[in-house]
Amino acid sequence: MIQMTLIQIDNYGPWTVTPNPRNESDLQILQAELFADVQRQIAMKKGLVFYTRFDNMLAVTNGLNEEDHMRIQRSIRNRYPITISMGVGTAKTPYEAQKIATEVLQKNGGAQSEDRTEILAIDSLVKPEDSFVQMAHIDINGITESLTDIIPAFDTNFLVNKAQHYLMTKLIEKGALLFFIGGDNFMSPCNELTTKDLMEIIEEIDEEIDIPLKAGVGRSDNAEDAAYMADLGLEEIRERNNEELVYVLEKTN
Ligand SMILES: Nc1nc2c(ncn2[C@@H]2O[C@H](COP(=O)(O)OP(=O)(O)OP(=O)(O)O)[C@@H](O)[C@H]2O)c(=O)[nH]1
Ligand SMILES: [Mg+2]
Repeated sequence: MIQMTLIQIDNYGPWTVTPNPRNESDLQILQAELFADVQRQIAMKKGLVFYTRFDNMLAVTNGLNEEDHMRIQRSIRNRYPITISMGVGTAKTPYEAQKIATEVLQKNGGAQSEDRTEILAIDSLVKPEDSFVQMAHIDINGITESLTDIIPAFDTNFLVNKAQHYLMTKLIEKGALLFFIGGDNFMSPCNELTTKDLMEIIEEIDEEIDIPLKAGVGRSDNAEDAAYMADLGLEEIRERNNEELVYVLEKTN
């Protein structure tokens, strides 16, 4: 079972324009700092946050309990001009877990409700013995030589985005999520996705849009170790000169 937390800034839309629109650069700084801050606190417990929309972030939070979530909310309230609400859900697939996390928060009021402040809505928490996270770290082959050092930066960025869109479209059908994590890298929480499914997705994308991908897959009882095993998987693929495009590693305690 995977546990996911939706982190949502309370009443952010209205706040950004009250009493007058705030400078965009200041909003960008607030959002980047909030992401780094929440990431640091969730990472202390081996969770992993994806910045998603910045005003809404999704995190894999296996190992974090109610108190852990509350402490983050309190710390943000004490130091920022905004507060955050959270919804927590668990399921067999990441898609289902974030759906439950969203629904349980939505029941407590809207994102732009003046009455909703610092809600912590927990549908369920994963028990230690049921905790399982599978992460795929997906990466474009040879982006530096084929794109970064050749074509304009914006065009490379556009192609990375295109790869992301294709990956998301195919992964969501299997209950898996996909987040851009920088450079030419994507991270997919993907409990229940088989190696065969992932291989097929990578092959299809190469055929459809000519972007060659590889993926390290990691498994553990928490997000941090699963992502780390996925990174090691990618290194294995590189060492074998991309002969296999998917490599799976399991963390045994
Ligand atoms: N977030 C994140 N970014 C990375 C990571 N590794 C590399 N990057 C970024 O992605 C860029 C591309 O790196 P690589 O994927 O190693 O380079 P490549 O040219 O595609 O080479 P191969 O992937 O080995 O075929 C780097 O310049 C970094 O900016 C990582 O583990 N995480
Ligand atoms: Mg690469």
